[in-house]
Amino acid sequence: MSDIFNLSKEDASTPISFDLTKALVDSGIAIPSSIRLGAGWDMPEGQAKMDVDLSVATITADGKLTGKDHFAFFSQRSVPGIELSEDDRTGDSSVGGDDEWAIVKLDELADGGVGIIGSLSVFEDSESRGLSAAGECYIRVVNEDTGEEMVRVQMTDLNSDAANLIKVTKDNGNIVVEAIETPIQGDLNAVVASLQ
Ligand SMILES: [Ca+2]
Repeated sequence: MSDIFNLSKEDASTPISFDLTKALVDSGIAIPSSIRLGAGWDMPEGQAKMDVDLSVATITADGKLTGKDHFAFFSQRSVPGIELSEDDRTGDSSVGGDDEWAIVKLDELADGGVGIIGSLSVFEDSESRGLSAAGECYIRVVNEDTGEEMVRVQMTDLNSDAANLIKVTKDNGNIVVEAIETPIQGDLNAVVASLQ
C-alpha cells in the first residue's frame, strides 16, 4: 500500500501520555469566529527530545476526511478554514503556551466539512516511544472569541504512536466539542487512513 502523504521532514524544525479527562462541551454555545487547537509537551529531565505533530482533518457528518487537500499537517499547513503553526520538532518552542496549534474557522471549512478532528502523532522516534513518553502532553480547544479553554485532554497513559483526540462539529449554529480517544499505531498516514 502506498503512503497517502510524503512525510519526510527535510528541514530540522519539531508524543504523549494520556489522562483522558473526559469532556463534552456542547449546546448553547454559538460557533466562535475561530477556535484554536493547541498542543504542547515537555520531555522529562534526561530524556531525548520527541517530535510530536498536531494534525487537523476536515470531516464530514460521518466523521470521515472530506479530502486529502483538507488535512492540515506539517507539510500542508494551510487548507480551507485551517491554518497550522510551524512544526515544533522538540516541544521547546513555547513556555507556558502551545508548542503547535491550529486556528480553525468552522464556517470556512471545505465544502462538505461539518467539523474537524485533531490528532497527535509521534514523528520517526528512533526509540519507538509512544505518545505517553512525552511529558506534560496535552491537546486543547480554545474559543478564540472569548479566550475560554473549552476542553483539554492531558495524556498520561496512551502508549500508541498516534491518536485522534478532539472532535469539533457544528450543530444548528452551535459548536460541539468532544474529547475522543482513538489510539492509532503508525505514523501520520495511519491517522489519515483511520479517517477514511
Ligand atoms: Ca512537530
